[in-house]
Amino acid sequence: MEYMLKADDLVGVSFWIISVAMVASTAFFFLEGNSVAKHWQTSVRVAGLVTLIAAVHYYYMRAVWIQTGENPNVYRYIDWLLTVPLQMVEFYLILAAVGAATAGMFWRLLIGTLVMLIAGFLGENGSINATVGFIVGMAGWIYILYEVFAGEAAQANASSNSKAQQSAYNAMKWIVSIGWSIYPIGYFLGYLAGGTDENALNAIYNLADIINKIAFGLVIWAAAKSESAKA
Ligand SMILES: *C/C=C(C)/C=C/C=C(C)/C=C/C1=C(C)CCCC1(C)C
Repeated sequence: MEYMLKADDLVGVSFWIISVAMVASTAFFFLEGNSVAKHWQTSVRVAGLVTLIAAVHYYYMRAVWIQTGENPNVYRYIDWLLTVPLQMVEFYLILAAVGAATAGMFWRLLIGTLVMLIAGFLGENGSINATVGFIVGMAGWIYILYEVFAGEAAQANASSNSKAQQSAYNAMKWIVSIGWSIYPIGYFLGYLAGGTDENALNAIYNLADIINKIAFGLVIWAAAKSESAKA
């Protein structure tokens, strides 16, 4: 059976492990969504939706990688186009849980996301120059970072009086900055560091997804749990 996972295909193994980890995380977040305080339930369940959408895409990406040896970047970007906006919804929700969210914050985060991902996709599939895609994508990301670190969302967070909400927000802020920085590194090594390296690209994107989807959800879950225990 030539379509089986081979022991020396480390990127294929990482696709496999992450597929299963996403399924397990989904079960965890959905079940835990029932045991936190009411105003945190949606946030924890949305974390489960993010890992559920990723799980479906990882099964397809894994199949493309193992059976064709090709870079599954169409599935990858469809996944990101669905899950990254949902994570921006999470920022909105954890601020809304303490009554500090505005619609403007959400729209700005969404616009930054779309600019970042559309530029990245066009750069990866060769529709535009890879360097141009990278630069425009970086600009979208920097716009998101501005909103989260210094914009209206940051101010709303600073004026909140919920410790659990602030700790979740701060942890999410570091995920969006440090955790997300792994993606442009993957793009850079995959396309800009001389030739195209699909092994490096996928290994790095896979690692980044574990941190930015599963750990991101766990941070929200931990805040929800700590505040629910007190109530
Ligand atoms: C669950 C998936 C997530 C959190 C994906 C995040 C993706 C990025 C932060 C991608 C960023 C990129 C740039 C900042 C530059 C251009 C290339 C990208 C799209 C890889």
